[in-house]
Amino acid sequence: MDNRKHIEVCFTPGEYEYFKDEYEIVVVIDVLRATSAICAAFDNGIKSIIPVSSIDAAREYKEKGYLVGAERKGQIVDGFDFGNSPYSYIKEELKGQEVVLTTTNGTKALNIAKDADTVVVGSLLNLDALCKWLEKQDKNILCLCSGWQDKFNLEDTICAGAISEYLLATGKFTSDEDSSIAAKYLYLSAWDNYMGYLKASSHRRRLKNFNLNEDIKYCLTPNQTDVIPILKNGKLVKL
Ligand code: 3SL
Repeated sequence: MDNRKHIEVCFTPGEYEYFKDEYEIVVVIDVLRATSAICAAFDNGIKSIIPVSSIDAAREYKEKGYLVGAERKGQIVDGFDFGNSPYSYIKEELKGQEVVLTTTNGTKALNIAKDADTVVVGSLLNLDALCKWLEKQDKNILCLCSGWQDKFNLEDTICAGAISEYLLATGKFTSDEDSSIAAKYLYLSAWDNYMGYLKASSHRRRLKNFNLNEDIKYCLTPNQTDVIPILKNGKLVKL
């Protein structure tokens, strides 16, 4: 009997309905930049993050006095405290705070996955720590890529491929889906030069046009933290 658990990859939130309910753990990935910013925030000692999907929901929190980050199409939304740059979350004044966050794709993916048994946040920043933790869980795992407006993107897929490659190499996991196989192969061609590999990628170009090169470099630098943010009662907290 094959006792191995599954590790699979869903390329976009729009395809999640075809995967949901089969996986106990969902890893939500938005390398550029939402889940990287979230990992940076917890590494910096933030207490919790409430991910919301809409600007209206974010505004309601803002009116109640919460600190709120809001990003749409790569830019800070007028009237909010900050956007989605990891550097906005590496600040002394945010230590111990609770913040609300809405982003174009990342918080949408988190909310789509919220009914899974366990939802954790993945990025290149916490890659090794996350892989080691996932290996110990003995659960079926789905990497949910946030993509860009329900379209495929390279950077999330490569990160999902890195997680798949690690878990498959343990011999405790297997995978069936072509999306998972493709993610693994993309990772294997990118792992030694993420910056170069992603040079032509759509979102890297989009962020570069907003002069966000430092954010890109930060988000593509693996293993800067051991934190694993986890969704509990609608809030992200440190595992
Ligand atoms: O889509 C998202 O959630 C964001 O990460 C996009 S951006 O990097 O802030 O443009």
